[in-house]
Amino acid sequence: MIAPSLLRKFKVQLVGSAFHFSITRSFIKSATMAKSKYEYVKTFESDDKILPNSWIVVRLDGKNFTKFCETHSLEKPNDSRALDLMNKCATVVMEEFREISLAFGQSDEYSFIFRRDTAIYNRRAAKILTNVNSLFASSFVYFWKDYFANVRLMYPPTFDGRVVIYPTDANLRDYLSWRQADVHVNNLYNTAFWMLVLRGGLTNVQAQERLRGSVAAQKNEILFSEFNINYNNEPIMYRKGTTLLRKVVNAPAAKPRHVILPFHTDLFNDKFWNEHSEILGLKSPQVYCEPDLELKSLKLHDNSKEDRVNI
Ligand SMILES: Nc1nc2c(ncn2[C@@H]2O[C@H](COP(=O)(O)OP(=O)(O)OP(=O)(O)O)[C@@H](O)[C@H]2O)c(=O)[nH]1
Ligand SMILES: [Mg+2]
Repeated sequence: MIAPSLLRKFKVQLVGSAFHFSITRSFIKSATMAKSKYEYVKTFESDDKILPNSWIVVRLDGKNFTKFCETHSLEKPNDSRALDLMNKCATVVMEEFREISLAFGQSDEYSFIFRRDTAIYNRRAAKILTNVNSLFASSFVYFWKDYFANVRLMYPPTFDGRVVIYPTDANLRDYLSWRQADVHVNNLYNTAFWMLVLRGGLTNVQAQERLRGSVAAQKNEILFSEFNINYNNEPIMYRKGTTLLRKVVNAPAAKPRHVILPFHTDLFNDKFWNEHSEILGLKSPQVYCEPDLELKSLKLHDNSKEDRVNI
């Protein structure tokens, strides 16, 4: 004779397996239905594959950073902490996406240049853009405290992003020259403007009036004659933006290291492109030997393939 407790257990098992069977059946049924009936919705997705053999530029720009910088009381017109943080975020992006050969940043924007032969994400524009943008934005928040130790981040910052395709090397060079010309025009204007306001005692409207229609030489003259500022002696990062490049450095008594190095140099002329011919030539990073490159300014980690530069 079977004990009542054993009978109950047997019943529960039977009910349990019937339940499992019915769940499995309905799962298989809905999965089959999804394939046959619903899968067509995928065809609504647009194909955003980028033209082969063309330079892919991803440009990010802070949304309403005029307000963001006011809210966080950033120094005017340049706050080196903010620029250093932007450079840090761009370095993180370059460490993650090895097919970016150059990045250029100024103010609240950064451009990332992917090798023209990259096959990353099968060259799907949205996939590239969204990954770069979200890593940059999350890094901005993640590393904020390292650059603004005593400033509370008041709200989450937003960056817009776009992908632009340049078919020729000349187009790419012109793009970067355009962004660097923007640094020069804006920074000279902003330096003169904020000197007139902060040290000259003008209101914003008066400073605007004073600078309306002025050419570069006149702004230089205002800075020199009224504030004893030689614009050419302003920090080079403010005047030329930051260009990040991949390089190999030979550390004393250690293996050569792959690093991401910041440069503040003219992108307009051939000199830059000859000195860093690996970019357009699609070569691997070149050894960088510069007498004033202080190796101790690099964070060299023994186990990492690519080291981060302390910028
Ligand atoms: N005080 C200060 N402001 C900065 C600094 N860097 C960028 N900004 C501000 O960020 C703005 C960037 O310009 P835009 O991108 O054209 O302006 P935006 O307000 O971000 O507007 P959208 O990009 O169109 O959303 C500048 O006008 C400055 O107000 C900085 O180092 N210090
Ligand atoms: Mg902006």
